[in-house]
Amino acid sequence: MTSSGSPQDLSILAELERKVLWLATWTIHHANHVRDNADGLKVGGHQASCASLATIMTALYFRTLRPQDRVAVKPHASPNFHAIQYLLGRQTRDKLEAFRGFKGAQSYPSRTKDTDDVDFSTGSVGLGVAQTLFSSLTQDYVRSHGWGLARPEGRMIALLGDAELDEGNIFEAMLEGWKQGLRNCWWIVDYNRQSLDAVVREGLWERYQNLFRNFGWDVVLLKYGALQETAFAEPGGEVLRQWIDSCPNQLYSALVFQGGAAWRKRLNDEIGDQGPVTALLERRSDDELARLMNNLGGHDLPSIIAAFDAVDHDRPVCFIAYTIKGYGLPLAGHKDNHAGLMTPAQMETFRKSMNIRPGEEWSRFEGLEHPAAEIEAFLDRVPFASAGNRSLLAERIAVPESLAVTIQTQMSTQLGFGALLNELGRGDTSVAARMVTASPDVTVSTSLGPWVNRRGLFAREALADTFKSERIPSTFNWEFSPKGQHIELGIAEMNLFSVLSALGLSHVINGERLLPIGTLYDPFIARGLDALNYACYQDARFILVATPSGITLAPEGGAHQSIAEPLIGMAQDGLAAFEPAFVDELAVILAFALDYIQREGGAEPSERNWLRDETGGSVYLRLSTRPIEQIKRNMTPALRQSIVDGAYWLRAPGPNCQLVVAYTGAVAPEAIQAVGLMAEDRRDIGLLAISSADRLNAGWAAACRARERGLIHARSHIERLFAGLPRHCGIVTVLDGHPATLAWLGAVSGHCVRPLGVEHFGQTGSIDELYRHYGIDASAIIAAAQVIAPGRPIRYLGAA
Ligand SMILES: Cc1ncc(C[n+]2csc(CCOP(=O)(O)OP(=O)(O)O)c2C)c(N)n1
Ligand SMILES: [Mg+2]
Repeated sequence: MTSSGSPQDLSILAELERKVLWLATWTIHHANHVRDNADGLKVGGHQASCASLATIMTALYFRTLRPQDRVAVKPHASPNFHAIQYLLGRQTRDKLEAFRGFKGAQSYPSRTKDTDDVDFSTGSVGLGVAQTLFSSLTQDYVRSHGWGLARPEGRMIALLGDAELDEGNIFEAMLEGWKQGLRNCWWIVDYNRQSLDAVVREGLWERYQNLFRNFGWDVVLLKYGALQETAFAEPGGEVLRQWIDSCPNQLYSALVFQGGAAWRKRLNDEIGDQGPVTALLERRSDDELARLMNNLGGHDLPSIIAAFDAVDHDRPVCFIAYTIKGYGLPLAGHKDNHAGLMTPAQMETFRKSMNIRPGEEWSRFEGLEHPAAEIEAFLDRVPFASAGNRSLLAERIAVPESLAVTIQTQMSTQLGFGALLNELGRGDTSVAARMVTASPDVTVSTSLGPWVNRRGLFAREALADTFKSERIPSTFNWEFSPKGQHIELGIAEMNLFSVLSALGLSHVINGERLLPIGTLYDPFIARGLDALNYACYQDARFILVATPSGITLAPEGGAHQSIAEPLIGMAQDGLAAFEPAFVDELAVILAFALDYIQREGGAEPSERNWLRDETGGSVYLRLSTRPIEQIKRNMTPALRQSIVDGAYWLRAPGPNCQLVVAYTGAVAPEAIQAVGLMAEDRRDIGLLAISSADRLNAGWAAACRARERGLIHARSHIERLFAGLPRHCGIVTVLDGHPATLAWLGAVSGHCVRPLGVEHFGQTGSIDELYRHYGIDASAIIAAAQVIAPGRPIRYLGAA
């Protein structure tokens, strides 16, 4: 690039700013008024929000960013992003013309759906912002472990709306960032003082400034543009500055909307002094006065560039940039402008003012004063676009088919998880080297302790465990170092999901693969659910281990009992959910998971289970603290496959089967006991162990679709398992979770199902007491069987 901020470059940037604004507003206009819009639905506006950020994004993308920098763009500024990529030759006209349409450019930038180099998806406000913070932490993690050092360090940048700062997850992230020594992170606040419905409170910038400074950030205020600074230096200018500083947000917005004459009247009424101030105002036409009052820092290219250029350190920086929502458009400043759309007549006037000929609306260089060749040459020099494809690739780490673990006679899946990680931690495998664990203050209580003892905690700067150096006995060695492999988080579960989202994208962002495993208590998934959904939406890859779960944690208390999570596991796209009962199953599932999270192949479903396993995804393991008697058996390849596919017969049904008991997870002993007690009174009972209701259900749905498309021989795993069942046999399902999780089994081959599970919660007690109370004990299973599979009275009914 030629000299920084040379007048020549600045004037090209100014033209590009207008071009970005034009293309973004035109894209939205086209989707609403030009393209066939048969549904009659308004194709979301956001012209005003785009205008607000057009100057900053122009400065950022065409000048400041380097290829290694990564950006989360305010969701409703998506059209700006697509316009910039279009100008850089990285977005197609077809996609822009189909904005918000089927397979068109996305309404909110999407890593997976857009094709124009989106770093981080956004949409649910606040989450993209936190993503940048944790991505910076991830970059530090990767580099501290000696990986990716050949690549330059990048900045993680969020462009956020001012109202976006209402989202609590941002502050949770900031606190964590402070604890972790955050670096290389910029947040640029589009301080237009408007949200969706309203004009924001007065003086918020000051609150933000104090907050950010408290958390160790530098704060840069971009308040006045160059025109304003010049005016302030004139006689009477100081009075004007004071007036601007004390003008309420609502009034400023209203005057912006009304324009030059309204400004003049108001300013004359309030500060007109028949002296220097009046002269200052009179030296300017109405248009010039409006331009002066609209010339806030966030719309002044030289100020923005200077502010970005001035950062010569890696401390986190918050830029608070004063802007005008709808800047340069007739929507400017109006409090209702969030979803406002310019009318065709307004667009026509705007087109003319941009010197764009009809029919040339999409032409990249139409209406610009600089010759196209000059702009093309400038665009060719843009540093951000100089390195080609910015989406990186990382090799897959080979995962052994089976993981070592010593299984005790009685063991819980949670303990099994701890033992498996302990074994992995002991070894010297590349899998273990790439694993990184994280937990929101429940590291020890989710059984990660032994792993952490072996692998240490991560911090950029080493910190000894004082208890150890003071020789105070403790089970845990809590030493922090740059080579540590566990990220200890504060309690905020949102941050767990955000860090998993960042660690789980390291292969594409840093070109270095990590195998992230996060642990938390199962009910608190709900606390971070939107962040989990967001992580899955942008295809981050991780393993989530949730334990303890359900009412099985018994004495721990009602507020910790989870009911809905198995359904979340089924319904969450991009997340394969498992709930094993036995530790050998868990070992199989964990080995599968470590491989599955690395897959990114084609989407062809396998004829074995009709699941699209080659596309991979993230994994959720719902575990329990209940010690149960383990089964001594050989793990055969067939059993291994069935566990991964979602179910196997623990006791195969006979040819005249009257009853199937299908269970998931920690209630295995109750199901086994009930089947034992009923064996004399019902013929050929089958006992189905379900390791993944989610995968079983997904495979069934996919096989149904395949048959509907004509692949009449398609059979899913559950259909094969049920193939020999007589039609009249009844199925009792049971799990420590919502009964709907397994109720669908009846629809597979038309069997009658009585689904048992937990619908209410909140009691403490022993496991026996609670299972009885909520009706998931052996007696409840037998009572359900008696009704659903009628026959002679089951003699042990009531005795279990
Ligand atoms: C979690 C979440 N809640 C609500 C919304 C709907 N929404 C989109 S933008 C917005 C207000 C945005 O205001 P601000 O952040 O100030 O943006 P700008 O003024 O730049 O448009 C809201 C409520 C959302 N996208 N995400
Ligand atoms: Mg706003």
